[in-house]
Amino acid sequence: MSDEQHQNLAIIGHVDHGKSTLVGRLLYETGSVPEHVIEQHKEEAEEKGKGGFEFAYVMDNLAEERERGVTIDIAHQEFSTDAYDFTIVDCPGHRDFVKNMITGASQADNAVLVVAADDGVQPQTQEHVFLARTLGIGELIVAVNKMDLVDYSESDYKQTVEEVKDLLNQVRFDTENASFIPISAFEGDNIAEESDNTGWYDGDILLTALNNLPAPEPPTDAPLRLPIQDVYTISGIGTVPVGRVETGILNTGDNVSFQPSDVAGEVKTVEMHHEEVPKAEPGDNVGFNVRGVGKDDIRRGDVCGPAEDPPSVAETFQAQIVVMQHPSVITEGYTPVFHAHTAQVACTVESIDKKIDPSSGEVAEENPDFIQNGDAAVVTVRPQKPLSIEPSSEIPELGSFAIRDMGQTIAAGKVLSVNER
Ligand SMILES: Nc1nc2c(ncn2[C@@H]2O[C@H](COP(=O)(O)OP(=O)(O)OP(=O)(O)O)[C@@H](O)[C@H]2O)c(=O)[nH]1
Ligand SMILES: [Mg+2]
Repeated sequence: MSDEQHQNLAIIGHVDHGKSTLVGRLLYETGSVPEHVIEQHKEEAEEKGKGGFEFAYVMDNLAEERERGVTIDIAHQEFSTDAYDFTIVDCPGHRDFVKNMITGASQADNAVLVVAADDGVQPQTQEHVFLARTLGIGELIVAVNKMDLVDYSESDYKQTVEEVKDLLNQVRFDTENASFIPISAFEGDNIAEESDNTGWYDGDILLTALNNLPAPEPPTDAPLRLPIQDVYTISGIGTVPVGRVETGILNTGDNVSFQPSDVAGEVKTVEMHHEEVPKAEPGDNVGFNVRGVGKDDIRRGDVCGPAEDPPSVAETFQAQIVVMQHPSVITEGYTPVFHAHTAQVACTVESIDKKIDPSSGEVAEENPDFIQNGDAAVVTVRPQKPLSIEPSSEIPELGSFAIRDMGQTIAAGKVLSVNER
């Protein structure tokens, strides 16, 4: 990988509209997947009676995904343009797997919305656009796919573009932040080269549009936040917490604080890939040793930050959530498990403050008695054990969460404000 700027890109859209095929094509065109691998996938797809899925198989690695020809879990892949190293997050379109799409979208800076020209806007096109907006996606590139199936017709393209614009207006997504491109992921039109089949189109091809996306806010502006994944004892070194730097810089010699355990010390050594390094940056997975901090003083779910600007610990916090799948209704007093960074803490929904109209983003009801599937709401939440979490507007990396109960993801959300302990 080059030392270009990094960004996470979600690929969203209705089932079968060609998301995985598009990602496979992008990886192929940028040289990230060699031709012989596509050939192997082609043979396997044909054996399974899934001819045409050779590009999708680059992303769909699970046996069940290949048999059914659908994406189930989110998959990550890397490719580069001149400006960026992209991590692509390929989301499933099938409605049963929307919870996986939420996880994918909450990790993304920008997104490509894939809409098939022969099928137009469909339920999960709407749902994904709504979630992308709720979870704070910046720009949207709308890829009008399968242009080969409509004979590269300009009027079919324009009709799809109009449908998508209506949808974006409904959810108040600024259409200034959206661009539209006619493509065929399968045939390779307007992906890496201008297509001869769309002479009527004079906009950017997909790779150019990706290259021109705005840069994500540099995460180094925020103070150090390093959620702890595990704590080891290593002979000769002592206590070694490990985790991924989400924001800021970890330097040897820094005075750091672990919250909510509330212990502090000086960083003696930082190790990455079994080598000692002087500092670690966002995205780096590190192990480090802190003078005076014992193995039982800190734990998974703690967040490490500067001693002079320690991670926030919430007494309560206010959040915007979207309810995805709950068997009945959510009322005040509901106490599911919140998954935020590496922490899992039972939290009580203390009050349901507002219900938001998903189609306008405006307040639909103050203090509703309950919320249910499909609802977006502002809620006040009280963690049952100390939890370190940050407002999404200040440190987005530490400001989103999933809510799980009964073995499934019920809802996802972003922290609006934290009432500190
Ligand atoms: N003709 C044509 N077929 C396409 C194109 N892109 C994708 N397909 C076909 O559409 C089908 C579904 O493609 P996928 O890439 O698996 O779709 P997906 O959006 O990833 O589907 P899910 O992940 O299950 O939501 C496959 O048979 C592809 O070959 C295209 O540009 N033209
Ligand atoms: Mg897919």
